[in-house]
Amino acid sequence: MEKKKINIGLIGGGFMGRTHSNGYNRVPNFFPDLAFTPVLKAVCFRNETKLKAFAAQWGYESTETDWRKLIERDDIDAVDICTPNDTHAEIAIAAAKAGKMILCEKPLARDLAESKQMVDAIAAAGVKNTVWYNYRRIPAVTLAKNIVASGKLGKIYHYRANFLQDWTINENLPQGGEGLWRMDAAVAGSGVVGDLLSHCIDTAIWLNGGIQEVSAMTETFVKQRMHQLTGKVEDVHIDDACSFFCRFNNGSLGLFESTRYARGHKALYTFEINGANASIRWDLHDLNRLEYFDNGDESNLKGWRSIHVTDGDQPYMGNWWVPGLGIGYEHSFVHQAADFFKSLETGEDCAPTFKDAFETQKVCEAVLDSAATRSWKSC
Ligand code: SOE
Repeated sequence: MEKKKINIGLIGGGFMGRTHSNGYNRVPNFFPDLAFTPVLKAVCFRNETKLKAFAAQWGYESTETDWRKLIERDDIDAVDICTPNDTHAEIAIAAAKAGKMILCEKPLARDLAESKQMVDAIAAAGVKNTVWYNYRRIPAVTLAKNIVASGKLGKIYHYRANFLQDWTINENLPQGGEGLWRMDAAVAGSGVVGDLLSHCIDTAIWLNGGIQEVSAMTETFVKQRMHQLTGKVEDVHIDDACSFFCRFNNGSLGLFESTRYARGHKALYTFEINGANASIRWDLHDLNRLEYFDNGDESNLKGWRSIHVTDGDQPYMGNWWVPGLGIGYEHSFVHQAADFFKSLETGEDCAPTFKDAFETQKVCEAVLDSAATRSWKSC
């Protein structure tokens, strides 16, 4: 059967531009049954020398240096936004008005107000959309979702998540500009809250339902840094670390921590859920495994099992190698791209949509507000 082609226009050629491009490239190889297939039609960013090299490396047919031109092109069906956070809203709103499908890197935007405009623009245009909260599509995390949905955990009491890094423990690290825009609040919107906790919140809402209220604290350990673009020492406005408590709609309690100052941890995303009957936990540094404790097990055999999520009947794994052989971080993007094309076939949403990501953004905003006002905030 001849596949229907979806012409992709990718904007931004950084780390996320590479993960998404790899995702599109792998889909036809590993998800051959899909009716739709991506065509890497154009890639867009300003540095022309790097642009040509990026296009050649990842297989894009053409290039643009102005995103507006890319959006105007009739041969682009879907716009993929991989730029820094301060441009997500403007690009997404223009792309929606042009009737393009939109795939947007997380977080949806810098703040709730921008996110709202994006959600409204998408709703008015009625275009297909998704936000790349990729960790949902690590097979062990999807299996966690299936276990929770099956009710095996029983009533849920606790949800705990961490996202720990250490790459900013250096007073001489500048803020802003290429490679360091995550350090500049004007571009990123926030620090670890938007960058890292947004992942934890997205997964938490997906697994355990909505969050009612939060109590948070944040800290900026290094108060001033040289700005790469101005060359001047300027105040730092991002949160370097954040911890918060919360109450979920289902009555369970949540505890979240994220920092870029946890020496020894590079990208330690972990979560644990404790239910009346069973518990599960997951760790990004050992991403093919899901730990599971079932209180219903025979008493002398009771203990945490470590499930190696690589069998063909476990989520997504039937599309990869043979049982026992693991996959990695990059596969979560392949899965999201595949699910997006599948959603074109089924007519269903490819979650998280802009609307879903807006719920995550609401919690992020409440967390920042709670920390600033030293009070509980509802979401
Ligand atoms: C930051 O270092 C970062 O790259 C985030 O921006 C990603 O979303 C996260 O998945 C890994 O860490």
